[in-house]
Amino acid sequence: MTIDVWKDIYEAKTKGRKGIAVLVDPDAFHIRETGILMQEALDAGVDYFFVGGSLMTTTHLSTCIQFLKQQSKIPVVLFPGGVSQIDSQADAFLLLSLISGRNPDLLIGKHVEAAPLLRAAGLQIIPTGYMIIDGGKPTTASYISNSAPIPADKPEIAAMTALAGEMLGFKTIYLDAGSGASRPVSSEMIQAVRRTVQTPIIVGGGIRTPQGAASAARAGADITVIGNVLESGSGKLHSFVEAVHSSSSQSSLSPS
Ligand code: 1GP
Repeated sequence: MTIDVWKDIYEAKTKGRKGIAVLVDPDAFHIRETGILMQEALDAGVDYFFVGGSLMTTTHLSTCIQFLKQQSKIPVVLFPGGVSQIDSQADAFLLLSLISGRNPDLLIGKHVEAAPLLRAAGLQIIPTGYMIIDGGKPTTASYISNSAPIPADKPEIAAMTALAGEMLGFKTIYLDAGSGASRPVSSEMIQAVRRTVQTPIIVGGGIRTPQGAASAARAGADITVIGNVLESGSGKLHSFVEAVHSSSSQSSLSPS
């Protein structure tokens, strides 16, 4: 059964319902560990699995998505690092355009290569203005993208970049400090973007505590993404989900 992920994201945003996504790195896919994470996600009420990575060093993507789809009803959303990360088994595809950078390949080039493959795959496409924010150290995303991140203390640059992205027609804006960032995107920056655009906002990178996840949600993130912190099998997922879900309709700025 196909899940209308965009409808779900849009309706949640409209109702002020905050969502949480778990980033699953296909390179780290193992039936046992991924199975445990998946069961924890089901029990806790995770809203989405995001699957993908800036650099993939294995060929586990398809097996990983198949496993998640067979074992759970949580929507699987591709969060691709390249054209090779297209898989028709997923429910939706974040078509990322790196609007914080000035690398033409990641603004439009790769998308031209991907377009016929995406059409053939029949995936739901969610055009996403993707913004890399300085997270205190170089991350795989910032290195591989060959682009300068937005300085962490310049919320106005983030806000105007997001506004331009919205004007260009992107349906969501993704603020990413990069997986494993030393510091997450600040509440101040999320709030500045929230005040400026109507689109759903996705925030991730370097969020390590339930409090950090709740701060992002309250500042205006409609979907908060966590990845790294779960890789050690910490058993903490439940508290992250609770922190984000209980921030629903308590944002410091009401949803527009
Ligand atoms: C990166 O938002 C994701 O794109 C997740 O980051 O792995 O640091 O949680 P972490």
